[in-house]
Amino acid sequence: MPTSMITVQRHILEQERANPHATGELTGLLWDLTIAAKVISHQVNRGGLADIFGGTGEANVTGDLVRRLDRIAQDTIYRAMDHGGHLCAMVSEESPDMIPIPAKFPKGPYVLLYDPLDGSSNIEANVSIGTIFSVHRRISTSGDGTQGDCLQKGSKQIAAGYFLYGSSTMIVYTTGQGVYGFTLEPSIGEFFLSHERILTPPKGKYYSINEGNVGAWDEPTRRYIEYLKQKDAASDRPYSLRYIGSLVADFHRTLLYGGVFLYPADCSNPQKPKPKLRLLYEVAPMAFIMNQAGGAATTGTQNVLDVQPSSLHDRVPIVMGSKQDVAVYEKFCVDSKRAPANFASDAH
Ligand code: P6P
Repeated sequence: MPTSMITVQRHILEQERANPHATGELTGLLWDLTIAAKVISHQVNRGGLADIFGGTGEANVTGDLVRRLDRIAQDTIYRAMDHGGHLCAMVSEESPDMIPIPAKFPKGPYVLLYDPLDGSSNIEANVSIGTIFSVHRRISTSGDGTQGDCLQKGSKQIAAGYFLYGSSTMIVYTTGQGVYGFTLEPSIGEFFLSHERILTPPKGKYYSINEGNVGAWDEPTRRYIEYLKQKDAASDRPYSLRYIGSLVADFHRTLLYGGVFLYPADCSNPQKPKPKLRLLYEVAPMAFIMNQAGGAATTGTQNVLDVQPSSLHDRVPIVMGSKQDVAVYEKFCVDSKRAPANFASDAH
């Protein structure tokens, strides 16, 4: 029996009641999203038994191969969210353009930006994968949502979260009043509060980066990782490497255990840094959560929540985790006198 009888629906409602200006629209939006998560979780957990592995033979707008589960997750979220009347537009990693709300459904005050199934290339190996979402309030006043409604800084987010399909299925979310985690009880089909007010340790013991890319790192990143590997009892070094290659899984561990997750730009061509992770529906929501948990998130020269998106699938370099660890990384960047480059590039 769940120890807590606080379901995610009840928690979202209580967060609404704590906000005097709340209208209930965000509550309805998040409730609909949890239904999509249960459907995706069921599909992911059936894995190879459901003949849903493999690719579709297509690539998405950002060049990733689209897997059948990506398509299933995309369709599930779209069908869960298109009719509720809480949204005026959606943006998905799997769709090149903004996704309008069908004319037959009412439009609402929010936009939803999401990566329907991040890390899905790992699914055949039964590695944890996830859905990432970000919610902004529309700027336009009525009708269909606009690009401007979607291209907002991460600091403007109203809510953000992720669903982690792992040994258990979890939702971790924030509406700006702290970070909370819920675990799905499959026999009941409800998410119950399992992580009250998640706070990231101020300093950690782990660093998380794809060391295979060391040849493409910029100088500050190279020097920082070497620094973490040096033995120094006073600063509790060396750190240990933990890297899964699935953002939601690597992020969730960093959020709970502390330390630092890094995906720096590919600087093989120093004149044209090529970041990988997408700003609107991967980095910004994770950065909002990390900040709400007392951590930090930087491009190296800028708080990533201050980056102004220029197009829907912009990419940015990201270093996020324990506040003290991120601060040390930023010092390496400043010391190298790296010019604050504009990383929000439309790199596809
Ligand atoms: P690499 C998965 O493809 C993903 O988008 C993120 O989930 C993950 O953090 C990253 O790419 C892994 O990239 O280059 O280390 O395989």
